[in-house]
Amino acid sequence: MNLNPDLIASHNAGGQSQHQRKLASWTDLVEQAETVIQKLVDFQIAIPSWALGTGGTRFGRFPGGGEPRSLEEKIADVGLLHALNRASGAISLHIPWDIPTDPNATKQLAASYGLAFDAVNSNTFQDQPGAPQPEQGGGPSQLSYKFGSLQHVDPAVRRQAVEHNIEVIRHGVALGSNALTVWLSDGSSFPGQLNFRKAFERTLDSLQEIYAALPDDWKVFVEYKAFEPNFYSMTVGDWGSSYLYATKLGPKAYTLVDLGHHLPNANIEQIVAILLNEGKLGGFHFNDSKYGDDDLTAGSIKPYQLFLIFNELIDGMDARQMNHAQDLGWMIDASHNVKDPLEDLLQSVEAIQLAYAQALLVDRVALDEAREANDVVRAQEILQDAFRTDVRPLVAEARLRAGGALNPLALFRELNVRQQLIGERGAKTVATGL
Ligand code: LRH
Ligand code: MN
Repeated sequence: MNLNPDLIASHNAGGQSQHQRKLASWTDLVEQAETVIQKLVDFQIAIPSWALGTGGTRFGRFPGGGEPRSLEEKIADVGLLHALNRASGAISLHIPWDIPTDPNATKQLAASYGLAFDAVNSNTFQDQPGAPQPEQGGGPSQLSYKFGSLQHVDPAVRRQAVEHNIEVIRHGVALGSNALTVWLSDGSSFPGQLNFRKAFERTLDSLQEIYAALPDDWKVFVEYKAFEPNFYSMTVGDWGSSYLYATKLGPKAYTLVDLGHHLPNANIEQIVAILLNEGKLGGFHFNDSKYGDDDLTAGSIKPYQLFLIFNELIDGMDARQMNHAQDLGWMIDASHNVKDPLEDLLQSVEAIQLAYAQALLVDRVALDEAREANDVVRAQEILQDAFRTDVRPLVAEARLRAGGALNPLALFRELNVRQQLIGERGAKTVATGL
């Protein structure tokens, strides 16, 4: 939906005085505030094309209405988010859920909303609709991924999966993307089912064929995941195996950290610090979770963990003189059940910006002194002081300077966007994806 800038301007005019009052609390820290605000303006978070509908859970789905029916409508929805918060300037496509049949038109449409294309995602965890199944005497055209894809015992299935990934790269090149994300549901459900060593070697061989097809300026992100219901093992099951694949593949291969893909109580901020220190951290799928891969709103369950992750990111990226906005893949990966997908994504972007802004406030010189002095209390106080600082006025100011809304969620509701989308698209539309 094209948002008339006047609507944002009148919303901001209404909130200006309250905003200035809140911002006033930062007047004696102007220099630091300006640094944080500028970094926030530059910091763009990619929105997943597969999280614009109400995917529900495996037990039930409760559609909210007005869901995008096409890639074009998905781009319009991400364009709306970006118009509201000026921090969602990219869309990450999942293929074949969102095949850009006319890439030039798709690229122009996205550009008209100020959107770029972030990493493209392959999908060898589902058999493609209409693909004849081998059991049903299906033709050679489509082989099933029932027993995996890049790890499969049948070289023909591995071949098909490699071809799919190369096709996804082709779509990405046409859209101006420069990264491929590979997440595999490959693994096993029962002890004895899989030869772990062969599965690893076959997956590596297949990834090497995909790696060889990458354009020079591209990256491949190997996304790991510890478990899914019904799984006994996953072939890319943790950061260690992802790091192994990325290291064996070469300099264009990196690990991708999806916050929901860890065993309970994993210390994700430590994993991030180590992968960054090795120069093998490629990017993130931000979300939050209480138990499994819940794909909930970022920062909604463990906001301190999100802050600690950004604290390690800033420490590690600055140590490598990396550009915060450009040098890692910042993407959300979520699915929705009881919330409006667009409201949920607005909340996730805000939570990520807040964690980043708070982590930028950490006095790293004092923290290092405290650590070198084993002053545990002082070190903890320095971190918690930053985490307990209300940076919302800085995030709002960054939005304001970038032409966005002071309060995107409030404006989304004031404008009754969901009702407008239901009016345009209907109450029963179903978006492809999760
Ligand atoms: C797997 C995952 C992966 C995507 C999928 C939609 O759980 O996180 O990133 O391919 O979700
Ligand atoms: Mn993910």
